[in-house]
Amino acid sequence: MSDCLFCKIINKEIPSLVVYEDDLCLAFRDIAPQAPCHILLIPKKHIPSMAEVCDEDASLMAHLMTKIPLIAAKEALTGGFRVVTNSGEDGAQSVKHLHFHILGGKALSGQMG
Ligand code: DGP
Repeated sequence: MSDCLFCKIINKEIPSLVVYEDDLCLAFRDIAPQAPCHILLIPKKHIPSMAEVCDEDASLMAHLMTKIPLIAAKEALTGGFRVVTNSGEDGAQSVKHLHFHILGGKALSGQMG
């Protein structure tokens, strides 16, 4: 999608600090980190949010999930980490391209909402 911020990051039209990349996904550092380690993992396919994920995305979603432990290990998040995806207005999603926040590097609060 030409007007999508994260598609522009995928296409390298906007720079980012890439942590992991393959044919299907990209992981890069969040511009406004909420924890010492704050990475965004996104599919290269433009999917607006978790609400639009469908059956044909099943293997892509599995691919993304299996990259999370790999990224966590690379970032030495040995004490644990949190994975969050915000979806839609009530979910406080600001960028309309599916993304998973990977947060760690400190003991996070138990607050979830
Ligand atoms: P959300 O609120 O769940 O839609 O999260 C969007 C995240 O994207 C937010 O934590 C900040 C991050 N972000 C927004 N613009 C940029 C950018 O241009 N570069 C990077 N690296 N992160 C961005």
